[in-house]
This record gives sequence, C-alpha cells and structure tokens, in this order.
Amino acid sequence: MSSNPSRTIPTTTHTSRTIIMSYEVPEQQWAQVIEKSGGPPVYKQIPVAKPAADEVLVNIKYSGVCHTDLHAMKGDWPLDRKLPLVGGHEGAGVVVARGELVKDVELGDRVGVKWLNGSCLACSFCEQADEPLCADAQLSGYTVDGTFQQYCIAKAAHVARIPKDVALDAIAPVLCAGITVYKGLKESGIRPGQSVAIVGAGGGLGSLAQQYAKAMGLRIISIDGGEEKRAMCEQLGSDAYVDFLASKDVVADVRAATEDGLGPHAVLLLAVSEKPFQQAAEYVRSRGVVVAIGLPAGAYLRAPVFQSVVRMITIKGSYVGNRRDTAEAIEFFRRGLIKAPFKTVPLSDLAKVYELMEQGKIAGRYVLDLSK
Ligand code: 8ID
Ligand code: ZN
Ligand code: ZN
Repeated sequence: MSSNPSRTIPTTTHTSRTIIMSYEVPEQQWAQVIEKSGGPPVYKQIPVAKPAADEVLVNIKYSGVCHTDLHAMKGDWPLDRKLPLVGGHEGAGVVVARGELVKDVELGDRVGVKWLNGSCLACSFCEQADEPLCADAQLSGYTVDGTFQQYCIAKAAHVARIPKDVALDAIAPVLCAGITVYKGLKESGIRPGQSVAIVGAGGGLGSLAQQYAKAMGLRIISIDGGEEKRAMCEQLGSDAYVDFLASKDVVADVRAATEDGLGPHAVLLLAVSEKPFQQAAEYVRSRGVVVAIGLPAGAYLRAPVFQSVVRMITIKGSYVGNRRDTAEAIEFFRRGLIKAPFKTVPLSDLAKVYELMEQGKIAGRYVLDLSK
C-alpha cells in the first residue's frame, strides 16, 4: 500500500489528462460507503478515483471520526449531500498522485484532507481568506467523497501541510476538531487569563478545545456528562467540571465556577443537543461572547432580549477555519502543546464508532486506521 516517491514520478496519461503518480496506486480500495440516508455505512471495495489537474490523490493512513460524519449519514442538516457517499474529513496521509497543474505539493508529502476540500479561490470570501463561506466550496465527506477510503481526492490548494515530525494518527483529529475549536476561540476574542466555558468538553471537539484553551492561558470550565468525561477533563487541565446530567442548576454552577462568580468571558457551544444553546446567554458574563459551533439537528439559538441588551452579550457562529487557521492549529500541535486522547480502530469498525457516538459514550475521539 505504501508509496515510494524516490523511485516514482513517471507521467501517465489517463483519458485526456496527465496525472503524475507513483507506481503503487491500486485500482480498487477499501471504503465505508453510505448508500442510503440513515446508513448504515457499508464496508466494501470501490474504485480509486483519479485526480483532476488541480487535485492530489492522498493515501489516507488515519482518519478521525467527527460527529459531523454522523449528521451526514443521518441527513440532519438543511444542506444537500451526495449519495452514495464516502464520509470523513479528518484524514492524514501521503500524496501518491497529482494533477498536472499542481506545483507546490510533491509526491510523498504528508498532508491532511479536511472539511474544506476545495473552494473557488475567486469570490470575495475566498479573496479575504474566508473560504469556508465560499458558495462553491466542496466539503469532504459531504458534497465530495471523503477520508473513510484508502485513497482520497482533494484540491491541492486546500490540503493541510503536515510537518515530518508529527504523528499521522494523533494529528488526524486536529484536521477538523482542532482547527474548528482553535478558530472558535479566536472568534470569541477571549484574552489570556480570562475564562471560557466549553460545552460538550468531553467530546472530540471539546477535548481539543481544552488543550488549545490551556495553551492560550485561559481558565477552563468544562461542561459535559458523567464521570469518565469528568476524569478526562480534569486530566486535560480543566479548572472546573460541571456535570449537566447531575447538576440541579447548570447556570448557577457555571457562574459559581468562575473566580468572581460573574460568569465566563466566552462560551464555546460544542454539544449536539439544543438545550445548552438556549442556556449559554444566561451564564455568560456581561459583555461576554457565546460562540455556536455544534450543529444539533433542527436546533435554534434562543436568548432573552432584555438581558442580552442590558448585559451587552454577543452571540455568533463559527465554522471550521481557513488555510491560515489550519497551519496555526497544526503548529500548536507540532510544538507539543496539544495532547488529546484518541482510540484507534480499523476502518471496518466505523459503524460501531457511530453507535457509541450516538449514545454520547465517546470521551475524546476515535481514529480509524486505514491500513487494517
Ligand atoms: O465548523 C463547525 N461549526 C463544526 C466543525 C466540526 C464539528 C461543527 N461541528 C459540530 C458537529 O457536527 C457536532 O454537531 O460540532 C458538534 C460536536 O462534534 P464532536 O465533538 O465531534 O461531537 P461528540 O464527540 O459527539 O461530542 C459532543 C459532546 O456533547 C456532549 C456529549 O456528552 C458529547 O461529549 N453534550 C451533549 I450531546 N449535550 C450536552 C449538554 N447539554 C453536552 N455537553 C454539555 N451539556
Ligand atoms: Zn470562493
Ligand atoms: Zn468535523
């Protein structure tokens, strides 16, 4: 399965286009395919796709499983996705082929395939490095096939560059969860020494959010349910843990967990249920910022107008990150600042991961090993 770039780089002509590729790319590969809305994913062999002129073909070694992949399978969102669909958008691997226009990614380079698979690069959002807002963006594991396959296509301009000294299994969750929470913390405008409430702290995004928040010098109040997640949050460096399943008054408990009792300066909403989206404005500090990131099906943000006005509260959304955010989030990781727990299972186990995720039983992230 591995490629050896040093003895490769023949030019091969496929149909009308030229593809630079290594020798060892097979015709068929293992993948997890959603064939109908609601799933389950079907583990089967499918053909390996060929990159277009501006694309690369990445041999995915590891892929994280994000709750977004479960939303995609279930059809939770008012956004069309392709079917049949190969999910996945936290893929770390090695470039094994590239289109003729690709100049700045080499065969053998270690790259990440993230949610933003490609964008037009020409609209006013792309011009301002707001490519997640591009109306023509392609989304890995949603509008185009993603990383739950051994060979995945991505636009060369958008693949994440992964440094040589970084482990491909541990970096995989950074490619969505890490980038997203890093961006969310920046969007909150929070400053070192201030306090952030992380709602859904025990999940994939939440575990990484704690590490980025810690690296930024923030006080962390983690909110999630159960003792396993409490133990993980304490180990990741949270200053307080509020158990939403056990607490009689989450609002009071979150406020009480801040040093002066006035509430956190920012709230990152990462949960996959609606209630915390309607609670956060009550406990955020006056002049504080509530950042909505989690995407529970059919949910609404709700806040009392009077309190929001007289307490000068900001409520906003935050959506993945751009190429610069990607490079910065990876650099935090490379420097050893981000250590979030993950469990590795073979690609064939995806359906079991979805079951645990649906039940809220995953502390941290699951990473699929695509060599097994
Ligand atoms: O760009 C974006 N905005 C973006 C990027 C990536 C992911 C958004 N997301 C979305 C996903 O689609 C999903 O809706 O973020 C959400 C969280 O993704 P995840 O971290 O991958 O999910 P998870 O690992 O299942 O963690 C969710 C956690 O929320 C907790 C659960 O216990 C779990 O640990 N939780 C729930 I459900 N209700 C809660 C509550 N009331 C809660 N935690 C606190 N209070
Ligand atoms: Zn664009
Ligand atoms: Zn994701």
